[in-house]
Amino acid sequence: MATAEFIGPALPQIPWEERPRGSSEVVWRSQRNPVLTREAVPGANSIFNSAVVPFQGRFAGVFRCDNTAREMQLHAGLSADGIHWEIEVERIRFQCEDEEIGRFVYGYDPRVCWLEDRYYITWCNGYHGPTIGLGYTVDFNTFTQMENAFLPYNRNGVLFPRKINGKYAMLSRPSDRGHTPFGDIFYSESPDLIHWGHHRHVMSPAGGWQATKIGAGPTPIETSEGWLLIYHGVLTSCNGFVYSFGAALLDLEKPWKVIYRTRPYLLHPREIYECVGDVPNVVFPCAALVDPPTRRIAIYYGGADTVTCLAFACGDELLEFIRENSL
Ligand code: BMA
Repeated sequence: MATAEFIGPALPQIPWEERPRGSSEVVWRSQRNPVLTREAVPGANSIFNSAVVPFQGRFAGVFRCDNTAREMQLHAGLSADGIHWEIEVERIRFQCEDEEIGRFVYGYDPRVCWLEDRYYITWCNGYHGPTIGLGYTVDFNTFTQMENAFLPYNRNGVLFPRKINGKYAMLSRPSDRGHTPFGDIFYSESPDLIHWGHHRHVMSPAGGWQATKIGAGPTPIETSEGWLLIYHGVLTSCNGFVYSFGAALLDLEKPWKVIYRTRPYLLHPREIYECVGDVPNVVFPCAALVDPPTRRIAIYYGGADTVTCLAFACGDELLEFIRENSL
């Protein structure tokens, strides 16, 4: 099959490591993992499940940083190379016109998406239970909070990086107030990023590593063959949840139509920093960088709800793997 085109600006400074000699993995870990630990922020308990984007020739991010009171907060950060980070000591304080919506309860699992003229942030926002918070920044210095996208309870809100059929588009995962023993991915549209509707079912759990629940991960990557969606899946073992990740290809114009979806996982908790931590056996992807000319992909993921890690893939191989190993 002809090579798919990856759509988007070149990112020659993408963090990158070649696949280790002797490895045949489609997604391989950074030798420098974990790339971020609690030492990055004074008073942090953990820094994980975080989102990184290209920013003014460098990188910026929104990081989930739980403090030693175990309050779940979002912090901004900057980096020249995507590996070494300066993380703000103070949490992000969103400006918000509506006091009720802007009242901070907790924030976690951010995603950041460049869309039209600014960086939008979606996160799991405390508002009578978890729901999808939505805000934006242009400079990673001041942040504005908008209306919550959905009613509680919902998590894993992930924006598409452009309008689809003239509408803004988001994936999300309706859930409950607790540790949600179920969960499908849905698609919603909006004319203005405030009012959401046209809800469509995308996919359900499907056995194996993705038997209990699934949730969208990084901002979908546009290719000529479809939207490349990396997503997490959860298996319930006799020792609790195990979080792995795989990938799907979604139709470009009707992203609720799944073209392919991996039967095997792409990455699964195996290294000590993924198996041991505040929540053992978790890999949780929230961001991916792409350099279309070289097809390099760098995936940021949380390890064991404690640290931030990096993994790499070659875009062509990843698409081929998804095609060849689809459910
Ligand atoms: C989910 C979220 C994630 C976390 C995962 C494993 O429900 O809270 O932040 O990584 O559980 O604890």
